[in-house]
Amino acid sequence: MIILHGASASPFVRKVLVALALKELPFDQIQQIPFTRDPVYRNINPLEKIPALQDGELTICDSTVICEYLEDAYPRTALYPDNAVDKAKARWYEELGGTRVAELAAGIFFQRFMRPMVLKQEADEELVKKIIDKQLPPILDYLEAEVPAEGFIFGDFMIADISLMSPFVNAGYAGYEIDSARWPVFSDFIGRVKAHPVVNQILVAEAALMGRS
Ligand SMILES: N[C@@H](CCC(=O)N[C@@H](CS)C(=O)NCC(=O)O)C(=O)O
Repeated sequence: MIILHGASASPFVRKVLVALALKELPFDQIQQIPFTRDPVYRNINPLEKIPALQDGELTICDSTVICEYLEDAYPRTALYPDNAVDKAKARWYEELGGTRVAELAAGIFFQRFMRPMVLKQEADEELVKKIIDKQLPPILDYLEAEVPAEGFIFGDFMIADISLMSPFVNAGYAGYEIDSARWPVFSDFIGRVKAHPVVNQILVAEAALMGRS
């Protein structure tokens, strides 16, 4: 049985949850919370980050490594396109979603959600303003020109789609929504990814865990 370690509200865990669901793979999930310095989890992932995945004797970490493994081990329902050019693009979108986009979304989430709700501190609104007004716009300008006006990036719904959308769920918990007047194509794309039946089911379950249902 596959075991997924990681709290569902992580953008990286969410990506793996979508991959497992697309491939219809049964699994158990341990809602491992990050930043807890859990010595047991440190044996699973020495970087102490989530997600990690166990499949029989195999233990691996990092959402991209995990999704690539799932693709190789369980080819049914492709997560990546099969031609070299599209596969390279898919990996780039996954990288962008998991690095700069995730970092900026996490900045908003940390300030406006984690600080007030968990740490009982005030958000640094100056920092949030800098992310929203200065740091996100060039990325959103780029993505506005990259994603399709209809459907998904490679036709079928794939890991690139969920990778670019997932961080915005966390920013959404903190009240951030993409300005649909300024970035109509990307904003609609995010809406379509959220509405995909597999993603929607995962978001509904996650909202219940977050006390948002
Ligand atoms: N590149 C990693 C990033 C994973 C990551 O940063 N996870 C965050 C939670 S959303 C984490 O565990 N942070 C804890 C830490 O940095 O110590 C992936 O794709 O899985």
